[in-house]
Amino acid sequence: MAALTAPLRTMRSSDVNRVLEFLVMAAILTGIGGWMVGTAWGRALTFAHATIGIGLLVLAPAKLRGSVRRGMRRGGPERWASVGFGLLVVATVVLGVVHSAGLWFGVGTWSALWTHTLAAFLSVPFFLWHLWSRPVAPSASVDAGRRRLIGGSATLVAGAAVAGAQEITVRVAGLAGADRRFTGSHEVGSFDPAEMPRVSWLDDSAPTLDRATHTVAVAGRPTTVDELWAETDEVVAVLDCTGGWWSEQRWNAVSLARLDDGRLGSGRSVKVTSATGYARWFSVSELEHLHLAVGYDGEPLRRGHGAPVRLVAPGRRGPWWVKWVVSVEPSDRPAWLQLPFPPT
Ligand code: HEM
Ligand SMILES: Nc1nc2c(c(=O)[nH]1)N[C@H]1C(S)=C(S)[C@@H](COP(=O)(O)O)O[C@H]1N2
Ligand SMILES: [Mo]
Repeated sequence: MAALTAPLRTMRSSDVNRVLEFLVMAAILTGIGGWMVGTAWGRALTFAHATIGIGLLVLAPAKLRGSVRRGMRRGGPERWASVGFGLLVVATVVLGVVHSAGLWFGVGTWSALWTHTLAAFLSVPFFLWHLWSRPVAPSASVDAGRRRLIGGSATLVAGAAVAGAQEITVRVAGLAGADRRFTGSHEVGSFDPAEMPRVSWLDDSAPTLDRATHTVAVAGRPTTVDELWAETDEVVAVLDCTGGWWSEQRWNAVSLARLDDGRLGSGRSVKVTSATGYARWFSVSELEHLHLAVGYDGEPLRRGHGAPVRLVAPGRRGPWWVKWVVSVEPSDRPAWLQLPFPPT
């Protein structure tokens, strides 16, 4: 332990700053990465993210000892920007740990994890300003590089140790965090649709669509809800919201491959659009693994869950599960050319 903490205690404040900057950048990249890869690589990325995030905590005392004291003397608006940045990062880390341990899930839409992510994104402009206002001296010596490498490695090892100790503590104490999925999400209302949360992005409010008259345009062909019901199979799949919960249901759903009359794959991607305008683009090779769901456990979907028709995209995170689907169309836009989550 002493061998580990020695390089942390002897780090100079400029080294601490460089390592902190690296950690913040790596935390944001691994956080977003975890969302983007869906189920592949999930656990390793999640643990890397925890290691990096908790590494910030490990270095916090050194940061407080060094730059903060000096920075506070500097005064002016710069000081308050630094304080704001620091508080956002602290809030991000605290909300992350509180979510992971299952100590507190937040209030409604403002789940601990979603607020965590928001605070992280809000810190990005401060971070860029921080980098810009304190450029790394180009003359940084080989020696400084070596010190930073050792200090950074020690920080990560300590971060991994604390993250591992947290996992053990959570299990021993029987906290809710013990049985979260490898994405970090907690289970809610599996096989009990009434208990499954309803989540929409920002201002996307649930429209009321008439089940009897609603149609989904599948490559231009209007398809009624009854026609879809007639083709459904039971698809057991996990909806894993980036807000930090997951729920497994028996969906009554029909695959896009089955609905395809040969035209769906004619573009560079397939666009699935909601009545609200919310849309996601998928690769044409995925049609077999994407489903239009009209119910769960044999009952129709609830309005908040996307009635009368929603997408079920096993292995993909929540934002891909488009609700209130009105059309499924071939698109000229490649699937990679979209934001990782919809801004609308
Ligand atoms: C400044 C940036 C960030 C920092 C410092 C940070 C830090 C942390 C920390 C300390 C945890 C708790 C880990 C644990 O106790 O096991 C955590 C959890 C988590 N963070 Fe972040 N995070 C950042 C940004 C993000 C972003 C941008 C996302 C998503 C886009 C994200 C997604 C997650 C997820 C999904 C968890 C839950 C993981 C789990 O339960 O094991 N984070 N984060
Ligand atoms: N049209 C539309 N579809 C949407 C969303 C949305 O805001 N609008 N939110 C997505 C997100 S982030 C999640 S987690 C799931 C939530 O599905 P649920 O409300 O049925 O739990 O729907 C997805 N589909
Ligand atoms: Mo979500």
